[in-house]
Amino acid sequence: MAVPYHFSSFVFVFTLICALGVSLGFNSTSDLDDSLVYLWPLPSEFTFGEDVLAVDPDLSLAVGGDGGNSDIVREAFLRYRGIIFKHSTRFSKFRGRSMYDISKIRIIVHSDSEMLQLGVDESYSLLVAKNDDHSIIGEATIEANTVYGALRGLETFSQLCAFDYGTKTVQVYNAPWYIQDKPRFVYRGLMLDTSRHYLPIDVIKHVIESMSYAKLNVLHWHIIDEQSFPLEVPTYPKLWKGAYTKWERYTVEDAYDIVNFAKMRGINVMAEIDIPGHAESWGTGYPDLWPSPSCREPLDVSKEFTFDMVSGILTDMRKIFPFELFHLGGDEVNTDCWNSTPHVQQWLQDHNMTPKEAYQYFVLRAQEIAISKNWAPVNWEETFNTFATNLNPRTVIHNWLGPGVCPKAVAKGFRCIYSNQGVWYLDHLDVPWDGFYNAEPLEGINSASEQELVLGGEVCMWSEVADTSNVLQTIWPRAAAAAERLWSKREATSGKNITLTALPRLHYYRCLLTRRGVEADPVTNKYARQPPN
Ligand code: CP6
Repeated sequence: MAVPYHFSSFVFVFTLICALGVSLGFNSTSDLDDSLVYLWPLPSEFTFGEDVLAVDPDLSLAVGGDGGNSDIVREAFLRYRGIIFKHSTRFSKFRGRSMYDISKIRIIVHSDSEMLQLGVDESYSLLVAKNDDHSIIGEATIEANTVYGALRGLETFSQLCAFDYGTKTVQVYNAPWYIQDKPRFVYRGLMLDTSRHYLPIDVIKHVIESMSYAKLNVLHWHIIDEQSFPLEVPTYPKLWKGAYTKWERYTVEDAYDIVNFAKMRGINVMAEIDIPGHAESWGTGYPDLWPSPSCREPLDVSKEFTFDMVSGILTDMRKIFPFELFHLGGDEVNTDCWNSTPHVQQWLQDHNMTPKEAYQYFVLRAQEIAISKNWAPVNWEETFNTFATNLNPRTVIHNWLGPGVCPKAVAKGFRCIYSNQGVWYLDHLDVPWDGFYNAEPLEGINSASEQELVLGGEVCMWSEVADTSNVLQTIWPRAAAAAERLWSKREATSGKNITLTALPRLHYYRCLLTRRGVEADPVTNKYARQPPN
């Protein structure tokens, strides 16, 4: 594979320039702080110079490598060209005069595999420079091992491009740029809850699109809960009678559409059925799943029908969701109904089980079903807190109750996802951006081998308080604060005066979101206290 430039010489030269502290020419953006780099999330390695390059609105794509020809790359290029040139360039004074510095973006992808799983290589390098033969014609080059790395590189390139109202052109300031980037965590998630309020397909897609701007890579789709069952399950066609209305439902085709839309943006979809405690809506179509009509949760542990149902749902969902993780919930299980319903009580007696043991029995049986379908199960942390040692070793523990469980889970060899509700629950409107930014998934975990088991983290958008009318501004910009924590180096996001180093950049990024049509809240909204000084 031919690499068009010797990147290392750029690194050397521009590290020197930066070290000399050359004042940088944000000439048309003088309100920005020259000492900051307005990229979000911050790349792991970068150098820059002081050239201003104009980008051709007829920007073309040249591809190379075994994976360069992928539709994923070509479609992403078209999307990003649309984003970069969203402002009209009809009145550009350069138009038609071949005065553009950058007319082509070259994308080299080494692997032709489009497999999107946990730990897929998302690294990339990006060079934006005048040619080294000193002609004025420049080039942007992205090099990545996978198409998904190329997507991350395109996002970064799009963030380097800014519309200049003076020349009416899109420009890259501070070129040449040399960026070498990769994520800190393999799992960078956002949870959407479509049970408390239904979210139309277009809104879910809007959220997915916005996730790609922050380099988030997992949509955790909390599809079903006690309030409504909006998904079509062909094996049990009465299940979605539990939807709010027949218009507030997802067909199997809708679900495929969402998974594919996400994949085109390098985002996996992890589906959840939250059992046995958050499943009352299942019984609307199949009342036998309730212990009794007057005591409806948790699902009836005493009936084989309940597990046939779990198995049927997972069989149908396996066709839709190729991701290696599946979320089985398992939180907030109140076993009072099992105790107070005579036939369940009898079953507990016959099986010599306490309600707590029956909870474990339910969770472990559901895990076996998921594992038989080649999924690794994810469970909310109560399962670990209640019967840790009996969980299947492939289980991923999903934290939410404060910060404490991941250190304990990884010490026992389990993988963990961090979602501490005190700082990463988006429905907690009073948690300001810096609460999200300062949360650290590795806090309290010191050994490298245990740190490896923390897959990453996830911000959760529980939808009791959110629907189409406000979901995007409830997610953004605070989810972006978590996204930088999850992507960028720990040193870059910790132990600094973030009011100076992150806040101005987040203000800029929030404007970028609104320019792109994402209805992000102001960084310091009416709920959030002002950040600390
Ligand atoms: N729904 C489900 C919820 C919550 C959880 N599971 C939740 C609990 C407490 C808060 C926010 C959300 N609404 N199924 C907990 C994982 Cl504060």
